[in-house]
Amino acid sequence: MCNCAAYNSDELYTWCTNCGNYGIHASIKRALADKNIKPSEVLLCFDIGCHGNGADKINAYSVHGLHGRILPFAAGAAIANKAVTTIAFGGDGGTLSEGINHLIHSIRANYNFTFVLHDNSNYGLTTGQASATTKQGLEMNSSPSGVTSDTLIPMELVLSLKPSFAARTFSGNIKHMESIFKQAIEHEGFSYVEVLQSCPTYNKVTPHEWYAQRVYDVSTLEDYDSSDLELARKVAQDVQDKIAIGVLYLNKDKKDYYSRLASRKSIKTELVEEVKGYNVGNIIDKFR
Ligand SMILES: Cc1ncc(C[n+]2csc(CCOP(=O)(O)OP(=O)(O)O)c2C)c(N)n1
Repeated sequence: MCNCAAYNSDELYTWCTNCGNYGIHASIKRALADKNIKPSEVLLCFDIGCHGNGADKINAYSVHGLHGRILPFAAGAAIANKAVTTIAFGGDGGTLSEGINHLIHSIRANYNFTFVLHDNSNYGLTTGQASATTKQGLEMNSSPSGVTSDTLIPMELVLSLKPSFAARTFSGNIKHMESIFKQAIEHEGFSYVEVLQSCPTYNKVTPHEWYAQRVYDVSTLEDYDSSDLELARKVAQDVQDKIAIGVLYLNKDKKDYYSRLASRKSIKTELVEEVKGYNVGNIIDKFR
């Protein structure tokens, strides 16, 4: 039996007061504990950023990667050991600019892990630089005369790539996040979870209250069908007035990357076990 406390770490949080990351961490812990996954059975992969500074704040196996590059790391880990639940975390900065190629190819490949996008609409750790999701025209520390580029709606991009699982949630609703994270973990394939995250320090235009007044779960819509890609694309567009959250799109028929590999058919061992038969010491020595 596992409970949330098993995931508590002795490290102190360093995030700003009211940062949306607190709720995201609480919800991830609750989702894992509720699914009875032990800390020794999970790998948490963190990108660089404010969210990434949570890497040592949850007691589990964790990796703190390079900025924008956590997705390929998580993909490799998930392929190497399918027995471990792999979850990756990235900010809108690193994910939607430096590492946007990795998001595109993770969706195409349909690697079997969960990806949580912390979308606080700015590069938080580098003190309020504009990101791809910062609203056009806003004056940010890196663009004092206002952001000139068009604003990206990440869900539109994701849905254009025909993902197998695409959900949106909100950092102010622990129960909702927990439920979405659980469904994402259960899904076999790449689970894209976009968290609309408040950033009280650098994003004053869409605070917690702003989101709270606008979000609605698609399951409350009459006849919403999460297997209908066109419907998902339609509801995903509005990120200003009525913002759709919940599982927007789900395709259970799409096979995950590993299941598509003809060379791995009927092989029962994990790659992490197979590699033990090889002596890689000489290769490692070259880098010493
Ligand atoms: C390759 C590289 N480029 C830039 C940086 C500097 N850097 C560190 S954190 C950060 C901001 C991260 O923003 P985001 O990904 O949105 O995450 P948040 O801090 O908002 O959680 C940047 C640009 C870096 N560490 N490595």
